[in-house]
Amino acid sequence: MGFLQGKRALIVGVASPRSIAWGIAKAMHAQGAELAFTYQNEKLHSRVAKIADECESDIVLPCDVAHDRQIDSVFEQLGTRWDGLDILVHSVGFAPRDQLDGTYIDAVTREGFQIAHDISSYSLAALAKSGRELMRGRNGAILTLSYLGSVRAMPSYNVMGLAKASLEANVRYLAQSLGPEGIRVNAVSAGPIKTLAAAGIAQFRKMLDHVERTAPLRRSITTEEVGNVSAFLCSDLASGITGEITYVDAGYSILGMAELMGGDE
Ligand code: NAD
Ligand code: 0WE
Repeated sequence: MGFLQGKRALIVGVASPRSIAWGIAKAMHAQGAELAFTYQNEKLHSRVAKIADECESDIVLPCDVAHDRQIDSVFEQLGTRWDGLDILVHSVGFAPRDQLDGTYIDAVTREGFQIAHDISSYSLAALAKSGRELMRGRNGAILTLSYLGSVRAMPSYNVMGLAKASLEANVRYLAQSLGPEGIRVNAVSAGPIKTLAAAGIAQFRKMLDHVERTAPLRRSITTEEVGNVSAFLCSDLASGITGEITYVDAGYSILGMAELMGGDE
């Protein structure tokens, strides 16, 4: 029997079979969880429906996290199918394309800053607020995805780094707010993976190569690996963990002076 048997999970952030959210969904399904999915827009509807089908789920609801009405409607509709929700996965990040090129100071604009923080950080609180009633009193767990750019200045990640810093603080404040209701809130900080969100990022291949040469495990990570840790963090096996950022990055973030340690030459 899987360690998520009897749990019900809502997965927000599947866009393709490469999505980190898809790796999480598969891992949770393998551990016995029952799943529901959201899709950002009509263009993604059929793709997400197909992926949901592979996890024996027929709950596929629209949700652009920029709109409170759509968020509320997700939980209203979910409430007609399920009497409660155990797990909420937030695997959403976005900044306007022009924010992710060149240096931070050249790229950042008031509008780019606002959109990045709204979609990539506020949306976690918005989903938590709206999902709170369905999750109350059942050892619930909320999980989001971060990146090392939250705590290090990385090339081109720019305002997304600020938004991820905000997201990680959001995890701590939500953990504090929701802990008394039995809801835990955590993040996985994943190493770089070639998903849609990485497509078209200049130098992304170079970043992956750098990780593969220097990380302690001398490789990058997979969505399956992120999925397994996420499933654990959302299970009762992790009942003592909340407000935490767990790195799934082949060890990359522990390094200092990486280029002097061999590998990266
Ligand atoms: P992805 O493109 O597959 O997923 C991003 C998701 O965000 C998509 O499903 C997209 O529909 C959704 N999204 C964007 N704007 C939205 C909106 N307004 N409303 C609803 N959904 C919206 O890419 P991914 O790499 O799987 O990204 C998932 C998460 O993982 C993001 O938070 C990303 O920052 C994080 N992450 C990615 C990497 C990486 O290297 N790929 C590393 C660490 C963390
Ligand atoms: O968080 C991310 C992806 C963030 C992202 C990507 C895009 C591309 C398309 C946010 N918004 C957009 N907007 C778009 O229009 N990652 C951790 C993956 C990623 O993105 C980078 C990276 C890494 C790693 C961007 C620049 C530098 C490194």
